[in-house]
Amino acid sequence: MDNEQVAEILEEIGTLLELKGENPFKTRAYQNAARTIEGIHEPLASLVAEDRLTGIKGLGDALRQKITTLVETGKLPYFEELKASIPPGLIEMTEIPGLGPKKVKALHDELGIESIDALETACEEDRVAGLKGFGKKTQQKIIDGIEFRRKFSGQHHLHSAWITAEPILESLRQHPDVIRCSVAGSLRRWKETIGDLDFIASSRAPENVIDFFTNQEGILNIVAKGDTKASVILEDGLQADLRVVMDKEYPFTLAYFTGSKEHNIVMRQRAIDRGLRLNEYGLYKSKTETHDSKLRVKCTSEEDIFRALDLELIPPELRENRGEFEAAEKGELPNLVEWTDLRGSLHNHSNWSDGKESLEEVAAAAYDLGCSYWAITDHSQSSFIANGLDINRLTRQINEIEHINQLYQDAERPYRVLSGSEVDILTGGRLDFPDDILAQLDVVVASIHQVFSQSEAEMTKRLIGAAENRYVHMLGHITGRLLLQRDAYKLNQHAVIDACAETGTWIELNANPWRFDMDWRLWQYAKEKGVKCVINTDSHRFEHQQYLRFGAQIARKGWLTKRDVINTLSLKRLRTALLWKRK
Ligand code: DGT
Ligand code: CA
Ligand code: CA
Ligand code: ZN
Repeated sequence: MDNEQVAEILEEIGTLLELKGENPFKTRAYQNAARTIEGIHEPLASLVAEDRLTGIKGLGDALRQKITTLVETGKLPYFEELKASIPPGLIEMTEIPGLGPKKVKALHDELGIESIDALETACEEDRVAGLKGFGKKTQQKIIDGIEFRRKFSGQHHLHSAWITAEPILESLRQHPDVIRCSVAGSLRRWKETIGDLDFIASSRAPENVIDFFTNQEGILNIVAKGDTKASVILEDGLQADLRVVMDKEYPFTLAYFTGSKEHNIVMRQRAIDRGLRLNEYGLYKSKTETHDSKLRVKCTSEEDIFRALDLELIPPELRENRGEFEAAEKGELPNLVEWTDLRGSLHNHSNWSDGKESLEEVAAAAYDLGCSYWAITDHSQSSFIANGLDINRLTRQINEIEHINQLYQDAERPYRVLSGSEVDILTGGRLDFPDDILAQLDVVVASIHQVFSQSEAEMTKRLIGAAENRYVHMLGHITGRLLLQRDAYKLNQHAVIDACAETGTWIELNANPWRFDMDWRLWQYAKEKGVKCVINTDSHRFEHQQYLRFGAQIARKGWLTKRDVINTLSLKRLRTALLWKRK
């Protein structure tokens, strides 16, 4: 356990003791100890190992013992017991702006409130204002605080985070005092959801850059502002952090704040193993923690840092400690797919089902985007909420698509609209259209859209049943999850992947940012099994066509190369590939 984590736990113990109404001296001792530890630059682990905790002022015997236990075992029974003795709702309540442990204790003692929901009700019923030490104003502040927490806590979808981040990055780039800048954190790693935005810049005049950042438009409030770092809350609820460093430090700071934490831990250990020290300011020729610039190993880019630790440059998407070190050591990192490798999307909708635009409009937009093909896969008859097509309408649509293709016969480059269906997988794994209808379509995507509540075994069987149909090219959004909104249905994804491997069925990477389904963590397994990926926009309107870029990024995060992705094929080769399973 590192210093920061130990400090955090001591701080929390202080809060818990206050919630219990323990004597203030005891409470304060923990909070002070947390401060002290934050100020120590040496790792606690070495202080403990060399029995040097005694030399630190303000740490009594009891505290020293607890710190030792934490550092050595990563756990502290005293803390676990303390935590278990207090309703979790009370701890949560202390996170509401303006509510400290003392006030939370009073609310609990006087009104029996044990959760944020109960607190909100009590405020709305005007029962809080009457308490000693509260009043109308405090009551209103609590209501606002709860509202704020609800609106501004938690995670954000990847694409909305990028939409917010890009103009900020651009304006930093143009600032005369900025030498280099980048996003970092989960955004640079293209995680499917984002906690907060991180920006890193290098400059000779950091305070100017910080001033510029905290004065930009669209800021709701400034959480923290120092000479070299700042945190702000933006109007859409996202928090954005900026760090400004000297240009010599920039690659190290960028690498550190790109994370992930799990990746960083391995990097730091690799440095130690080579008699070096790595932190957010540099890589140092030192056996102890230091910031001494005279000891810094010269690295002008992240690539230099990786090389100093005997590694190939690891792309940010792969920095999750999921095998990237082994691969980078051997020089076997995959050559990741680029979004410009994609030639079209094989799962898209039109206004024949629940899409917005007509066939002609969809076809033209995809052509203008530079695609070589674009499949129309509207919903099938059982999806009546989505205006699914019955066999008659589907037959008419196939004809209409043929007409549209004639318009593109003399186009400047080969281009084809492919007929298709996103056919519902019914319970038991049956499909919503008979085989002779599916056989007439260029592209068949099979997806589940209703009856999500079956057991894991039933859901798995349904998807495997669909994969076993020789006319089904791919399974669509296999888990049905909606990020930050709805969990995946119960499913054995490995079993489904295995079935796809056996039957030659492809799996979709649905590029809609609410889905990103199948999850990036499973693509390495699918790839090992030889299952191909199809990156689909699942577009229902023009704007969704840009999801291709996000889909490609998530595929990169799943270690996929151009060869692993079907829709990097040329039109001619794709049409051959679409016949593989049918033969
Ligand atoms: P997020 O914001 O929750 O989506 O995820 P991240 O990865 O952007 O996390 P964030 O913003 O808290 O911190 C950015 C990076 O800074 C993180 O990926 C790794 C690094 N970092 C932050 N705290 C620690 C730490 O305590 N130890 C280590 N080794 N790295 C840290
Ligand atoms: Ca972040
Ligand atoms: Ca952050
Ligand atoms: Zn669908």
